[in-house]
Order: sequence, then C-alpha cells, then structure tokens
Amino acid sequence: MQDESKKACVVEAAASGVISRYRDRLPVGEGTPIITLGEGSTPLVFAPRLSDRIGGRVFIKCEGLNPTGSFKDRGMTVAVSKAIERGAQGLICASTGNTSASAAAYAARAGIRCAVILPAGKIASGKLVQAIAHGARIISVDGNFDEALRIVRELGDKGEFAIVNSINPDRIAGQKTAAFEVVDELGDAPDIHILPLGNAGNLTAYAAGYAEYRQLGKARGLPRMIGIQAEHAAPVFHRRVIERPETVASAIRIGNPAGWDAAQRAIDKSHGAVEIVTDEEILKAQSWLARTEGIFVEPASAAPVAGLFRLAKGKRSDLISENVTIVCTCTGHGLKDPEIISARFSQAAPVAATLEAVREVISRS
Ligand code: AN7
Repeated sequence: MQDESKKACVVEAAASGVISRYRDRLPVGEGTPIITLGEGSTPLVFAPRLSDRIGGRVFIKCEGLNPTGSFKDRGMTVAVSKAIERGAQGLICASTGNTSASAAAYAARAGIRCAVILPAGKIASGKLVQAIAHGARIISVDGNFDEALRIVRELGDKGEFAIVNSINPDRIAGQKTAAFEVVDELGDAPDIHILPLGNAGNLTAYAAGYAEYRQLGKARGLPRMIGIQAEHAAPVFHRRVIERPETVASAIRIGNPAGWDAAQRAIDKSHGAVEIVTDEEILKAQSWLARTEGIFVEPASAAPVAGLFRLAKGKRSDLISENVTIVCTCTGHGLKDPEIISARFSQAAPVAATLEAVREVISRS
C-alpha cells in the first residue's frame, strides 16, 4: 500500500519541475524515475531601482523560490533521479548548508537515506533546520567545507550512496536549466550574468546552458559571466587556495572550490571576470535589496548585488550602460539565515494594547 502511494506521487509530480520542462536537454531516459518537487520556473524580476542605481537593465533571477529555497534543487532533481535509476539507496554530500537542505528533501521524496557532512557551527540556522526536518543523518565535522568535501570524495560513490555535490555532473546538467529559463523569458541571452561563486558549479552550469541555447539558435550571444567572491574567501580571485576562508556569507565560505578550473575556463571564454566584495558590502546590499526592491535574499545571494555596485563605480564601469541587460542570480532565500538580520534588530518593549499607545508609537517614526 505504502509503495503504491509513493509511485503515484512520482508520476503525478513529474508534470512540473525542470526535467518535465527541459527533458530533451537533460540526461534522462524513458526508464529514469523522476524525483521532483516542482523546482525551477522561478521568477525573473525586473529591478527598477537597482537598474537606476547602476545604469543598466537589471533582472533578478529569484532562485530562493525553489522548493527548498535555493538553486540547488535544479541539480538535485536530476542527480537524485539518476542515482535512483542506478540503484542508489542513499545520498551523501558535504555542504555549507543549501546542498544538504536540498539533498535531504529530495532523499525524503525518493524514500532513501541521506547523510550530510557539515562544517560545525558554520551552517545558517534555516538550512540546518531543513536537514533535520527532512530526516537527514547530520555529521558535523570540526573543519571547514573544503575538509568536509575531501572526506566525501574519499568515501567515494562506494556502496549504495551517491555523492550529490556539484562534482556530480548530473547536478550541473540540472542547474543549466536556469540559463534556459532566462533566455526563454528575455528572448535572448543577457549581456552580463552575475552570480556568487562558491564551490564554482553554478557559474559553469549557466555558461553551459547559454552555450547550448546559442547552438540551438535560441540565443544570439553569450553573456559575460561574472563571479563574485567574498574578500576573505576568494580563491578564484586570488588564484590560490585559501586555507581558512572567512565570510558572513556562510554559503560561499569555501577556500578550494571543486569546480575551479571549469569555472575559470567559462569566465575566460565569456570575457567575464571574478570580483570580490567585503562582508560589509554584502550585508549592505542584502539590506538595500530587501528595503528597496522588496527582495529578501541570503548574504551569499547579495554578493552579486554588492558586486554590481562595485562594478558600476570601479574600473570596469565601461561594461555597464543603459542598453546593457544584466541578470543577477540571487541563489538562496533570506529566510535561510534569519540571525544575520535579527542580530542587528532589537525589538522595542511592548506598549499597552490601546489605540492611543499604538498611535503614539506610529507618530514617533
Ligand atoms: C546561496 O550548499 O556549496 O559556486 O554546499 O548556497 O555553485 O558552489 C552552496 C553554494 C551561492 C555558490 N549561493 O554556488 C553548499 C554550497 C548560495 C549557495 C553558492 C552556494 P557554487
């Protein structure tokens, strides 16, 4: 009985999600069981004030609106479907938080186990709560993400556990669908695509998606791919491994990205760039975007917005002009990391529950 209800779920849900939408461009076949939570088809929102401020036409790809609140779900639906097809009984990943949240949810959906290896004390609370809620086995290590990923690599795809980090090519395949969506919506590729750079999978995925669509004649050009790193977690920018990366944007607190070479090639090929921003700029951009455009994203996702502010002022400002279309991927939802905001906010003492008292407080502000 239980098995039947599970099957019914899989079939029903396959009507939505990135595999259903872009099946012919993804490595799935007739026999692949589709594990989906309806990911993808996220809003591409025009940002009028951001456009004004930097002098181009800026759109935000709101990837925080995926089922688990980040872009990871696009790759996870493909990686988990393929893992199930190959007979995996469980998933394993290292994570700065979002991959583990996504893996935990898709494992639950598939009815298999999930083990996540996390840098102790460095995971935003919302992401940790997701892994717990979905029933993942959580292993905190006394080390950073790079060390956690090394352990996962050493464990390997042995036994029945499939690795679902972005070193798994099925993840990248799924994530390229975000570029398809951008072109499908804008009618062409943008001039610039800017996004955070952490383990350096997503930038490569977008570049692959744009290249594929150009080959199909759906886009005329390829955007410059611009990756943004946090000042003290910027191995690609500095061209060296950072042993102890630090940033308030815990999602991209990575010192030795697994996708480094591929991302660098994609950046070079597109005449793009890697830039850095400070933690202070990240938090300012996060707050600005929330208050000015109504879009609340996690700190890592505010990094490209901070990067745009820098770009518009700095020596590459020639890249931006009125007719330039820019897509900025905001990779994860602001609710993932509530402490970042709540730490800077102190709730005033309650007032009497009377009209006068409330009026008095409103008139003060
Ligand atoms: C919100 O979850 O690496 O450059 O383990 O969560 O493709 O790694 C997350 C990365 C950007 C960087 N924005 O993307 C993980 C993890 C958010 C993220 C990135 C991450 P990549």
